Amino acid sequence: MEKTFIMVKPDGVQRGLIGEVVARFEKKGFQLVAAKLMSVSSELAEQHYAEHKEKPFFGELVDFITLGPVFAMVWQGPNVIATARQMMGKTNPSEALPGTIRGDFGVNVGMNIIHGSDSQASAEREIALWFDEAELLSYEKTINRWI
Ligand code: IDP
Repeated sequence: MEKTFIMVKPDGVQRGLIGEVVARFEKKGFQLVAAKLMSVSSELAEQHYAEHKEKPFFGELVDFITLGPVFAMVWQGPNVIATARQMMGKTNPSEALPGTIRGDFGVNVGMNIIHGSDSQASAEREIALWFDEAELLSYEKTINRWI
């Protein structure tokens, strides 16, 4: 079953949007397999955003994600990686459609509330970076046969 890494960024945590984000994924029909509220070290932030190392905003990105706790999650379900990206909306909240998380709650590209893996390869890399294998739970939900 496909899995993706989703994180409520420090602005989302501060604004009380953890529940809102979790509720959207639950109501959609995806299954939560791991979650934790955690502080992010500079080392972890730099590894997470390694693909942006050469970008002019890399320093800002690392500073921002280490500012306060984040809520890190792994969600599972059919086509969850691409569907989560649709639910998040475009990177820049001013271009994100209403009905998406960034479209409904974000204003600023730096503070855009949520991160979600953008491909199978990044989902695998990010899940392994943020979670130990033992933190990923495997359990049955009887409702899944109706989804
Ligand atoms: P994504 O989060 O939608 O996958 P990416 O292009 O991977 O977008 O960028 C990672 C994060 O970097 C974005 O979520 C955003 O917070 C930040 N970011 C992207 N472009 C800019 C920019 O031009 N200025 C400042 N921050 C940016």
